[in-house]
Amino acid sequence: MSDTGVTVKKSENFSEWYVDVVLNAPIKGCMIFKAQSYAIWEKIQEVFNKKIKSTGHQNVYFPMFIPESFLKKEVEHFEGFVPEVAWVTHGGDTILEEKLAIRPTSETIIYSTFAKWIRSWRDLPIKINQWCNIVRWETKATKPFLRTREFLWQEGHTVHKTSEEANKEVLDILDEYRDIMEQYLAIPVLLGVKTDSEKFAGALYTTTLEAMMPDGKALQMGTSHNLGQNFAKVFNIEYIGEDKKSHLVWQTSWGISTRLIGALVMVHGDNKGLVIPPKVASTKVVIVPITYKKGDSSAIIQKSKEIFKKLKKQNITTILDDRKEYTPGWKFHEWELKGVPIRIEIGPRDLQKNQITLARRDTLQKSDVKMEDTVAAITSLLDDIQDNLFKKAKERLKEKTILVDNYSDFRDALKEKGGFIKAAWCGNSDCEKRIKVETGATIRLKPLTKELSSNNCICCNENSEEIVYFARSY
Ligand code: 87F
Repeated sequence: MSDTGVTVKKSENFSEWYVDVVLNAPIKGCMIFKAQSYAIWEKIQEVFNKKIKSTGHQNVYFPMFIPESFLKKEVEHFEGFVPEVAWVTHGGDTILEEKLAIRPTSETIIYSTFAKWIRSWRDLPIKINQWCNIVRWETKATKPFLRTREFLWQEGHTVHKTSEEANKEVLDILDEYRDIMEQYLAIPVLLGVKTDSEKFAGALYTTTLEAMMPDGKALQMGTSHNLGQNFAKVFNIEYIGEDKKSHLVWQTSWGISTRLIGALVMVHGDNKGLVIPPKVASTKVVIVPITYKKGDSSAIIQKSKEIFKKLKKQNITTILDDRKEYTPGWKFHEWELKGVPIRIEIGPRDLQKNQITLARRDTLQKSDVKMEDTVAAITSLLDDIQDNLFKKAKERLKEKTILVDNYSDFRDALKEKGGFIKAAWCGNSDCEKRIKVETGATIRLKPLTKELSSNNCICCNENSEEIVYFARSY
């Protein structure tokens, strides 16, 4: 993330503010994850691995090169994606007999392998996951974390005997994703099902988690697909059942990516830089000794070290910033930019009163705490910051969600502040398309539990069964 500071106000130029905060552009469409952002990814991995392993999933690794013939098996599903595939055509100077795709997703290579692994009902279910990099040759504008030509993700792939089991898997994973996004990243999400035109072409149906960004655009945070038997048919994935007969399997796939880090920056960041929710912050506390005047500095440093040790003992990751070459003010600025949740200041006045000063990153408020209460105060403040970030984000989501009952209000709402616009829709893809062409908004999701409405479709005025969520999106 940026070393130079934030020069633009978040509320004045959101897009430039974002680039300022994450600034990072070695080659077009790719990015470096420096220690701090990579640590957030590691935290997401840690949390998600724990969840899926406890429900019987196992991590695996498949090759990143996929023979062209594998992708071609699947023409229907991949047609629309072909322009985004990057190819390896040469080994040294020699032209390859068959060119190799750099994985844009791993369905084809994994599912041709499943066909060999699976023989009988005893081999099922299979529940695997891989953490890897993905390459998609974006032609649209790229943006750090949100749309890059190479990114990191996890992709889960499961195989089941029954449709019910696959259904359950899709929703269980959706729920685990929600937990990570809301309880760890402190980003509220809406859960729902994609319309037929927005779903993954290879899927029976696609479920999604969508968040709202401060500029009024929605961001897809993750997806979980029920693939039905679509891939089983193409890749001949069959098992002999207890009935001795051959059956096609039922499958799911699901993914979240380093895009989540971009969402975190956008949702919580402010004019001073990043604000990292405590539960995903690699450094939770920074101690800055205030030692302007010579003389009282050694006692302050000693006290700072004492506190550092205390926090370390409690497994609260802390940095003691006792660098002599920078002023306290400079350090404050730097740690604020990096988003460390709590700063402890210890100056002569604090020492004298046997206290420390705590500065919380989310509200920038300061408070005095008695020296002996340090650990308890920090522990509860970390919880409080986590809760407060989520609460504020929920309030902003609410502010940016409105219900309209006609097309003119729909357009006005989009123009004024964007956000999620709830409206009745007849279910016809012609209306969906027309709205997209005329306003740039797509249906982000149909709520998991139908929200009934007595209104008619905002586009064609025909009967409508349900309310759906529209938005412009990243
Ligand atoms: C780009 C190029 C080639 C998305 C692509 O969502 C293929 C694809 O299949 C492609 N972009 N997709 C859909 C990915 C589906 C699915 N895969 C597993 C996920 C989650 C993880």
